[in-house]
Amino acid sequence: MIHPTSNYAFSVVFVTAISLLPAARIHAETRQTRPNIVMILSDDQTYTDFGFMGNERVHTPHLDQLARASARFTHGYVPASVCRPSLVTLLTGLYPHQHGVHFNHPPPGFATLLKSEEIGKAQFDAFRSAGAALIRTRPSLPRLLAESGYQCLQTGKFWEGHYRNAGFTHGMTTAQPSGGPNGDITLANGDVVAHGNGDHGLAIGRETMQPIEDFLDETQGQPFFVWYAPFLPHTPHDSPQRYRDLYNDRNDIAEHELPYFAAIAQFDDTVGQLVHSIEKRGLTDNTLFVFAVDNGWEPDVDRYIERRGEWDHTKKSKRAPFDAGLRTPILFRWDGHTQARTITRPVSSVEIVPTILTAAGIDIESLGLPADGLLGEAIGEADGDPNEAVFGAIYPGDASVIGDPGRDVAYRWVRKQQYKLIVPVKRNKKQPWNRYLDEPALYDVVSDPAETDNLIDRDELFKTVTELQGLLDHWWKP
Ligand SMILES: [Ca+2]
Repeated sequence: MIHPTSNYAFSVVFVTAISLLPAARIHAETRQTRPNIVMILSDDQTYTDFGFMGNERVHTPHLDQLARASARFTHGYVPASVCRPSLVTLLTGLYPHQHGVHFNHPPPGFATLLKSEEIGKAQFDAFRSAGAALIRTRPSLPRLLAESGYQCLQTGKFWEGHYRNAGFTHGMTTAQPSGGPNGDITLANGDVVAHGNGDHGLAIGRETMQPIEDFLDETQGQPFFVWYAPFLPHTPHDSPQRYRDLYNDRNDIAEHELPYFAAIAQFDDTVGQLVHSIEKRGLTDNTLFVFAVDNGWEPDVDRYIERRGEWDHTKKSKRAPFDAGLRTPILFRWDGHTQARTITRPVSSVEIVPTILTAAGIDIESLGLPADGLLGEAIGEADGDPNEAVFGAIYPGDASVIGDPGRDVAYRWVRKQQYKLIVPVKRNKKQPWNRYLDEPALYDVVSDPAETDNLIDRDELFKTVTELQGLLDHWWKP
């Protein structure tokens, strides 16, 4: 369930309040049954591209098996359709305008950081650290779990500097170049730096699962949290040939889909390995598996990038305010607790952190999060409100300033029932960033999931538009 957040502004007061929070309290009655948490995050995969979401062409047997055993929220949404703001929502339970990490790259922006001859490794790391420090002042899932006795492992995508910044007790990402195939970049002056998206952590899934095996062996007998956010099916779509071969018998997969579908199969394979790692240790019954995608991504037949030898995403998916970038299935599987069923009402990924904290017996009331979580619905003891609205905002990848998301926001959006309103933000008569829309638009995303038919001028929907605009402003009006 989501609360209005109009009085929950990003501010120094908020930062101070969070830093003064008492240590997380644990309900005595749930202490002995506290589940292990395994959070599985796909990176750049559109919500339609799973067997269990109706795509029979894509190879996702392990995710389908996980979904069959899960409470399945099939109309989940992330608040932003790009990696970092969405991932920090999954670490904090806050919207990007609240946690403050509304960008992938801090000022002065990625291109300047890379191309300026004056910026060497020390300055690059200092710029990145300014953004990565925010998570230290926010309520964070790993920190709260660690304070209540969990061992917490970070693997894969993580943009917030060293894993300890978010309160993980164990991790792979250190904010230093890894020497691996992904995650290092060379600056204009020749210095090699960590790109910022996970460095050493990006080896998980693509190269190895061993850090998770070692962690599970090391933490035997203690409750644990695993953040599994591999750099998959994200580009480069360079999966081993065996994953492409899985599609050899199909003649209905286009050339531009195959590399992406192969990367999905590779990701799915690692999910199977991860679930098996839990099963073979006899931990399945007391483990809560959570699944979501950080943002959508669909290949565009007309956008082949010669230099990289692969297809780029459609303009309506990643970064955009449309469902192809924003929707995700959200799964909760805790055997003996959650009910395997499909729930189709719209829900937000801001619900995931409070769901996990509640399952872990940690009091969320004092945290002031915008949502109460979905545990009651997932275990079948409560019904959600089908009229509840979900919200989000779209920002450029580069922040112009840290601490004022309202200055950069480019679009806000709200979905209630079948309707979704997207409102662009114009500044000084300039068109909104990336020009996904120049004017507000209303879509019926149930009958028109591709959002092609703008209904904003329909007389009979005037009241709907007015109501959605009011909900949006009540949520956050920058
Ligand atoms: Ca992503």
